[in-house]
Amino acid sequence: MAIEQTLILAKPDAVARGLVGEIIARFERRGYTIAALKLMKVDGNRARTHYAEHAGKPFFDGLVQYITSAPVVAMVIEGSDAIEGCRATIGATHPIKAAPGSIRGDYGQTIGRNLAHGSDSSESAQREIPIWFAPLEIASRPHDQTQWLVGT
Ligand code: D4T
Repeated sequence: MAIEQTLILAKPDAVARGLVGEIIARFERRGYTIAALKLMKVDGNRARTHYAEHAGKPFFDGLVQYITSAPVVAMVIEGSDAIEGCRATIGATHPIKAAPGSIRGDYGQTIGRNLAHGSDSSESAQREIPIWFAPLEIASRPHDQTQWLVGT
């Protein structure tokens, strides 16, 4: 068990559909905390940097167009094994394969509008968080789980 930070995006479809509160609530109810949070427009540079691993793939241009089309809510979520836990909370990339109870499994239909992003590894989180947040925008809090969890 390690306290981790992960980058989460509520993508344009989630913001447009009024699902930001629902998405944040799912992370909070699971016990993770918000270390940073902002609503923002995304320019092409930031979008291409964030999705650099997909450059050249057939869906890349559409992905950049989509993420820059309307505001997103970017956040840093923190907690025990938060990277894997938040990915599970979000669900599989394609919403029809995402488990019911996950964000994509409950609210998504298509891979091109899959509501949320979560860093997929420690390396990804370390690369992605500085793309979206300056150090002073991130406010980590103590995670003394013994205050509210039994049997950790
Ligand atoms: P993100 O990065 O948005 O959290 O999604 P995943 O980590 O679950 O999935 P990914 O990196 O493989 O894909 C990034 C992003 O591209 C869209 N996409 C993906 C798409 O439109 N068509 C595709 O065929 C794939 C593979 C969806 C998520």
